[in-house]
Amino acid sequence: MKMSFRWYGKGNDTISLAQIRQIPGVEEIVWALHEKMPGEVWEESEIRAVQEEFAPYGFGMSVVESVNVHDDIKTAGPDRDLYIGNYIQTIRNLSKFGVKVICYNFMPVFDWTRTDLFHPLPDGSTALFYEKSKIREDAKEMADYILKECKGFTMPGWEPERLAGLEELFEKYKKVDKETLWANLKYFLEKLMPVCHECGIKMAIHPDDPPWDIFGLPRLLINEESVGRFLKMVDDPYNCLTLCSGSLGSNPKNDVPAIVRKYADRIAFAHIRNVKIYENGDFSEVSHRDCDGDVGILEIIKAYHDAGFDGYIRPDHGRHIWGEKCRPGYGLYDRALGIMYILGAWDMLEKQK
Ligand SMILES: [Mn+2]
Repeated sequence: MKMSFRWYGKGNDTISLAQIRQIPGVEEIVWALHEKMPGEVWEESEIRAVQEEFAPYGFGMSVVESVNVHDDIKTAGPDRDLYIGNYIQTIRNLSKFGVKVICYNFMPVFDWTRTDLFHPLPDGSTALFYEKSKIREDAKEMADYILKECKGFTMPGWEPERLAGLEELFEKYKKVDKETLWANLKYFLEKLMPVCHECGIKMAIHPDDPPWDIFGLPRLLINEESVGRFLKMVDDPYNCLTLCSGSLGSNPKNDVPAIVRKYADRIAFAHIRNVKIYENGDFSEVSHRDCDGDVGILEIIKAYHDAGFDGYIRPDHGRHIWGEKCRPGYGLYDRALGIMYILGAWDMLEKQK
């Protein structure tokens, strides 16, 4: 297992690389060129600049999260092949700098969704929260809220430029039902796989967050069955998962430790996050400590350990604690605590081997 930490880049993150270096065990920075729009080629010179930035700290750059997929690829729009060509060029360029895993998602219109980004917890901290009754029919209202709360930060999947044309986007997805979306995902991956083999880069899809349909938009990767379908659909060792325990775990029917055990050999990247689920289906993000939530963090860590997992791992989101002003879910303190919890459990399992 290689521990990593997601960082949004200088001027786009409240945290510094010098701070991250002081968290025990972090070997890799999970990064992206956040100013890039979906569909654009990532140029070698731009990637080299990131490499040069990380080098003095000794951090690797093996995992990119995310290279976003253009809507024409998801909807089989007129320029789909052009954008797949650009994606392939980006893969080739990234491979020259030691990138091994590309995390991406195939969610229509919206990436993750929450109704409250700074929901108070009983201990006085705040965290991301999802209130079912607050998900209204009006997606525009939802988008306006999230963009307002995230002012000053770029939020992947919530690019203001893209969401400015929200109505058109919804229009594009009108003809895309669930089966069509599956077919478009298959088409995309089958074009990519030969290049992935050649470049030694694994494509690692992130499951849908939350794992159910919202605003009438279909969601594909929501449970064990659909994860199995995905891996079989393109049965290739380079077609992998970013197994996000918090995304799948916000549906109490999903047994995340069992999913990890079943598909461990196809998990390239692990997101570890704990979620507390309420009886009415609302959920709150909470600390990584097992007993603070419902996803079974210790069982998940044990499942990875038992499988001899040698992929990349990161604490997913954290709470906002000790008055830290930060990007929602991506503060320094609680994610650092999460790392120490994961490593504590892992080290103990190693010792008992
Ligand atoms: Mn995640």
